[in-house]
Amino acid sequence: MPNLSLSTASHDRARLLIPGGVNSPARAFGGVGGKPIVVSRGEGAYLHDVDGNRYIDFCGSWGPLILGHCHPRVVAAVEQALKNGVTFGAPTELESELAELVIRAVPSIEKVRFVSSGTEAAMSAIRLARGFTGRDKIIKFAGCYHGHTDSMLVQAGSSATTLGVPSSPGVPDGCTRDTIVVEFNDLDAVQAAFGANAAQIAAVILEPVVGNMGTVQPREGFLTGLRELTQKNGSVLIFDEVITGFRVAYGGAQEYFGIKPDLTVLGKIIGGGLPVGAFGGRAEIMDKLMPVGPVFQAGTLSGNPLAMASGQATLRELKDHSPYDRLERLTTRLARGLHEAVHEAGIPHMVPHLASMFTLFFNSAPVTNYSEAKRSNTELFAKFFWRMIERGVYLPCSQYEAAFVSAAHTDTDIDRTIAAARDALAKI
Ligand code: KE4
Repeated sequence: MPNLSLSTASHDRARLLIPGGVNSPARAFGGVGGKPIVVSRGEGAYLHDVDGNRYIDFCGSWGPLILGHCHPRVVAAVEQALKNGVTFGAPTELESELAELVIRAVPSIEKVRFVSSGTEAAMSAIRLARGFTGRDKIIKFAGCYHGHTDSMLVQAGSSATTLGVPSSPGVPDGCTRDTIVVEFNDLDAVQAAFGANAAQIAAVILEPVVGNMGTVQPREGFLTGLRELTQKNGSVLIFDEVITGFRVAYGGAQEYFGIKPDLTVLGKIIGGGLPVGAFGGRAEIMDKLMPVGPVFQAGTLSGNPLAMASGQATLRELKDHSPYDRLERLTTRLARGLHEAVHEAGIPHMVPHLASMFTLFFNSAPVTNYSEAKRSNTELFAKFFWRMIERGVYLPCSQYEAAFVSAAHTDTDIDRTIAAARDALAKI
């Protein structure tokens, strides 16, 4: 085991100051046990901890860092913006520039509004859909995570599942009374929900490729079916592309699968690692937002200049030097290598992957929904996680999260990771 003494001391101090010593439970290592590793800096595909250990990073801050840590173009853009001031509470050109990049990239977005997190973006999109339709009910899918807004904390994925509170205390029944939860990939259940709540459903929200149960792909026809059902019933289809936006393709999952939702939620990559969320879609819906329309939504640091600069540099780099084919190749090679390593160890597993997202499920059957995901062997995942830490590989600290390959990863990193997995699994 690497020397983690300074990490431990740092975390012990943090726990006296911050609940669990973390500002987000996803980082608490609740799904793998032990104490979180305290990071000192990131560099390309690598994380460095306060003890001086270096890890190949496949968490990538949970998705924003498709270019890796400290990409020169991003650093330069933020440094430049910093010299002009960090926030004004007034419009800047930077917001329109990033808005233009997003609108040109994402097929369904005609207008967009920036906020400061994916949670804020999802919450605002849901309010907008309710305001636009005059309806209250929302269909979400078990295991999908749309941030921690009250109405979405029902069978939520990500750290809500990792820490066993998919439906959190503190959320009044009234906040979730209009939230209908069905299994991902179950179109019949969605059809039945529409049948039972005809003309009351404001929206259907989903991660078009789920990252928050681990990587779970839509079945053939599922997305098309949702598009048809929402169209037929006058409901808003919301793709939560906080993870998949600019990740599975430059135009997100909606470009990859050729399905146009009515609203899209974005975050992570569009901020290049700085705090940004966004929601966008058809102009007739977006113009219901204040100050044009009556639906209220606001934010002190929405469209923050530094975050806009970081997001622009990231999207421009993705556009100018498209990494997607290379990311697909590296990720496919890694997934195949992990599969071979776990197969050789005689352990049941699945390694779904799409573009640069992947998950090693210690599960004997393909994972197509939340019930199946929860049958994964999380104890074995935890053991594997720490054995990979010992070998210099930093995976997301939960079985219920997607892992990410960045443009900074090399073939050597992939080879090293596969070798580390083979070694970690020997006599696990
Ligand atoms: P944030 O509020 O954390 O920026 O975004 C919420 C969110 C919304 N939608 C999707 C699909 C998301 O994946 C997220 C946040 N993702 C998790 C990890 N999968 C964030 C990690 C954390 O909570 O620390």
